[in-house]
Amino acid sequence: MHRMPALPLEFLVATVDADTLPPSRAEVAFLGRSNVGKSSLLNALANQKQLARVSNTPGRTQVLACFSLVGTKGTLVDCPGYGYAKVPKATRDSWQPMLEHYLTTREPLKKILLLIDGEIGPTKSDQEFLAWLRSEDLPVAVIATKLDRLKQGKRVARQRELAAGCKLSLDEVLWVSSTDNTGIDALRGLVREWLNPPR
Ligand SMILES: Nc1nc2c(ncn2[C@@H]2O[C@H](COP(=O)(O)OP(=O)(O)OP(=O)(O)O)[C@@H](O)[C@H]2O)c(=O)[nH]1
Ligand SMILES: [Mg+2]
Repeated sequence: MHRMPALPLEFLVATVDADTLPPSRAEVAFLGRSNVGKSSLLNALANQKQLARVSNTPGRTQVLACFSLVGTKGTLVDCPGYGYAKVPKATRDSWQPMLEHYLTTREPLKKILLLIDGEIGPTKSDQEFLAWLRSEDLPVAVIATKLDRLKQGKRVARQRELAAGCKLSLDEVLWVSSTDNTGIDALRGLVREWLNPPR
């Protein structure tokens, strides 16, 4: 079987201010509820353990963490999670405007990957965020995470349920597992395509 090599990602900068992100030709953002597996997915794409910080404490990523895809002029951004982060409410409330500013003003942004927990989602906050992204006409793709946690016999039903909850068809949701690497090759290929837009 054809295998996509790991994405050579290098950490560039972490910032709370989208206006200070480095220049980029094309960017893909990783967005989703706290604990959904954004940082784990970045690490799986890069086949590195510690590139992006993973934690059992929701709210680990509190900044926009920007990585370059070496050999291209493209970048990936790990966003802070929305939802139930165990951080002071004041800090949490400052994220939403920060995220919205980033998502609506970042010129090179080509694709927003909205990650949804495959075991439990979409939650109400996922649906609200997705509706907002659509209302802003932003380029969103839905990724369902933690496929390894679903029992084989229940997968198709869960996959249908999640897609319907996002108002998408079954084949419009890409399912991944950062634990056993399901879907990771496919997503590597897509990320390369998104970061190499035709001129
Ligand atoms: N079983 C399983 N667990 C996963 C998977 N991806 C992530 N996890 C676990 O989910 C937890 C949260 O993962 P993170 O990657 O830190 O999640 P995050 O979305 O970056 O979270 P924040 O930074 O808080 O927004 C960790 O305990 C991970 O080990 C997966 O594919 N399968
Ligand atoms: Mg994170």
